[in-house]
Amino acid sequence: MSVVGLDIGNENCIIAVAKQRSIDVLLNEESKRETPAAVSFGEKQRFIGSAGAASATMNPRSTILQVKRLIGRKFNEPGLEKELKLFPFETFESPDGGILIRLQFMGEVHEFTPIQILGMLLSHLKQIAEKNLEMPVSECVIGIPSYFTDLQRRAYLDAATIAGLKPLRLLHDCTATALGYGIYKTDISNSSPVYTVFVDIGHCDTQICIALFETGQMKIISHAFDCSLGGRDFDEVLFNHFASQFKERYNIDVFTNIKASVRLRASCEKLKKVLSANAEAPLNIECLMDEKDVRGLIKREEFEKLSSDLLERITVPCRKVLADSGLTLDKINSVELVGSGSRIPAITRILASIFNREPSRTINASECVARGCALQCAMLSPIFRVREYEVQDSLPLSIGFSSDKGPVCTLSNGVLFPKGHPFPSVKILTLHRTNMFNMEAFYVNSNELPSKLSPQINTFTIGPIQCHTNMAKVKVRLQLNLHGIVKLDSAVLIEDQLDNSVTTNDPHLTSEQVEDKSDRISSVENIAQVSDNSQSEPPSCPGAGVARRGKAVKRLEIPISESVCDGMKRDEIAKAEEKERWLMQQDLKMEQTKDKKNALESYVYEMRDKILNAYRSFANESDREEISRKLQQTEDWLYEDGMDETENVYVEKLEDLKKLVDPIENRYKDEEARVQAAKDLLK
Ligand code: ATP
Ligand code: K
Ligand code: MG
Repeated sequence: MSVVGLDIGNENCIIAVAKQRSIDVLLNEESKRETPAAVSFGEKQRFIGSAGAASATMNPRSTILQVKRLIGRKFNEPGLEKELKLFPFETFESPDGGILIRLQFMGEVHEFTPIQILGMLLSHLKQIAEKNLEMPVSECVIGIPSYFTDLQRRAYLDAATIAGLKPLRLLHDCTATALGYGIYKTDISNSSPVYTVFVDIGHCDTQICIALFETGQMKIISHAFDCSLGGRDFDEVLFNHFASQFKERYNIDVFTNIKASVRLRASCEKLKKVLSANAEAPLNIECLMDEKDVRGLIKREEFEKLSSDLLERITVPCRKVLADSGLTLDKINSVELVGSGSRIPAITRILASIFNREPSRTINASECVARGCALQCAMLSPIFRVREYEVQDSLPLSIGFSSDKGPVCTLSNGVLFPKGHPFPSVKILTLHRTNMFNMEAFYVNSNELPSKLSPQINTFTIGPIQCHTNMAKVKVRLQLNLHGIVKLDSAVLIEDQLDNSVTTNDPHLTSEQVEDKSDRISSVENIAQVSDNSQSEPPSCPGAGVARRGKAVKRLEIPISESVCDGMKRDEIAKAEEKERWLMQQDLKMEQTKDKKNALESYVYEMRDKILNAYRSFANESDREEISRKLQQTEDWLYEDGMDETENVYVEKLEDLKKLVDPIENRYKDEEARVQAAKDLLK
C-alpha cells in the first residue's frame, strides 16, 4: 500500500510520498519535480503532464490547462464568462447547466466534463507514482482550496474514482502546509502556543490561514482567500500591456488571434519570473503574428505600478483572516509565505506592511502542499506509524440546515456548522417528527461563497417513519467528514413510551414548535473530532429495528436517502471510468507503437555500423550488400511511408531484417564465445 500526497495546482502538480524516515517528492518521466497540469488531445493519443504542456502552444484548442478552475462550476455563473475567454479551448453549457469542453481528438469531436479531465490528470499522476514506487497506488490525500464547496469536493472525489484513486482525505492546501510545518517544529514548548500565518499564492488563487501549534497538535483558527487572485492575474497585466503596445507599434491585434495570445501569455509569464530577480526584463517573440517579430522591455517599477490594484487586493484576505481569528497582530509569531506566485518581490513588501513583520520563506514554497498531504496520508493509513499528532481544521463556509418547516432550530437561524467550526465533527439533532420529511443542507452566507456559486448543498429524505405515538423523536446524525463534506449518517426513531415530558395535546402546535420549547439547546449534540466508528449508534440500515429490552424505549432505524444537487450520478461515473480506460488503452497502444518504431530505427542504425565493422568478416560481400541495401530501404521508409504505421508493421519489419542479420550475428557471437573460452583456458 502506498502513502501518497497530491497537490493538483492550476499550473503545476506535485506528488509526494511518505517513506519510513522522510517525505520524498517523486520525479516525473522528465525527471522533474513539478508536473504541469495539462491534458492535451493529439491526433492519435493524449499527452498529459509535461508532454501536455509541450503541445500547449502547438495545439492550443485541444489542450486543457487550469481545469481545476472549472470543477463544480456552472456555465452561467457570474464572472465565469470572462474567465472562459482566457482559455483557448472551447467550452459550452451542458444540459444540467454545467460546463462541457469540446475538442478535436482522433479526427472526431469529443466532449468532456472538467471532472473527466481532472480524472485524466489524476490518473497520469497515479501512473508516475506507480512507476516510481513499483507498486499499485490508490490511497492518497489530495490538496484542495479551502473555498471549495461541497459540490466541488464531491467532484474531486468523483474524478479520483475515475482515476482509480481512493482519497483518504481531501485536505485544505493551507492545512497541509501547516501540518508539514508543525509536525517537524520541535521548538514549540508546552507553555506558549504558537500562531503562524500561512499565505499561499498560486497561479489562480490566494489562500491564507492562521494555525495554532501546541505540543502534539495543530488547530486551524481561520481561513481566508481570494479565489481569483494569483500569478495568472499578474501575467494578464503584462499581456494586456504588451498586446496594446504591439497594436500601436506593430499594428497587430493579438487579442483576436488564439495562437498569438497563447504565445504572448507564455512569454509574459516568463518575463514576470525574470522581473522577480531583475530590475528590468526584455520580451522578444519571433513571428508572433502576421509574420512580425516583436520586441518589448519593461522595468520592475512599471510592472508594479501596473499591478497596483492586484497588490492592493492581497491585503483584503490578510485582514479577513486576522479579523476572523480574533487575534491581534502581536499574537502572531510568524508569517510563512508559500506558493510560487508569491515570488514577486512587491508581494513580500505588501505582506510585511500588513503583518508588521518580514514574511519568512522557511518552507519549500512549491512542494509544501504535497508533502503535507503525504504526511496526512501516512497518519490516516493503517500501515504507517506516525507520531501522535492531532490535526483540527476549521470550516471555511457556514453550513445550515432547513427542513420542510423552515430552518432547523439550532444555534441561530438554521446554522448548524458555523464558519470556523472545527472539523471533522458530528452533530446529533433531535427533531419531533412523525412523518417522512426532508432536510436541506445549504451554505448560509452566499456572499461568503466564491463567485456566487449556488448555496444549495443537498437534500436528505428521512422516512418513511413508522410511528405509533405522537411523542416520537427523530435523532438525526449529521457529519462534517474529513473531506469537509456534509453527510447524513443515520436517523433513528425514538419512541419513549414512559416519558411524557414533551407530550402536547394541542393539535395546532407543530412538532417544530415543541422542539423549539424543549430542545433549543439540548437538541444539538456536539461531537467534535469523532472518528466514524467510535459511536454507539448502529450504522444506518434501512428498516432495521433495534429494540432495547428492559427499557420502554424503542429505537428504530429510519431509512435515509440523499439527493445531491448537480453531482455525478453513479452510472455517469461508471461510464466515465470506462471511457478513461479506453483512452488509456489508446494512449498505451500509441506509446507501444512508438517504442516499436524506435526499436526498428535503432536496429537500423546499430546494424549499419556493425555490418561494416564488427560483423564484416562474418558475412560475404553479397550478403553485406544485400543487408546494407535493406537497412537503407527501411530507413527511407521510416521517414516516408512508414512514418505513421501500426505497431505490427514495425514489428514485422524488424523481424524481416533480423532474419537476414541473425545468421551473421550468430556466427559473430559463436566466435566471440570461442575466443573468450580460449582466454579463460590460458588464465
Ligand atoms: P494554484 O495553487 O492556483 O492551483 P499552482 O499550485 O499550480 O496553482 P504555484 O505552482 O504555486 O501554483 O504557482 C504558480 C505561479 O507562480 C505561476 O503563476 C507562475 O508564473 C508563478 N511563478 C513561478 N515562479 C515565479 C517567480 N520566480 N516569480 C514570479 N512568479 C513566479
Ligand atoms: K502546486
Ligand atoms: Mg497551489
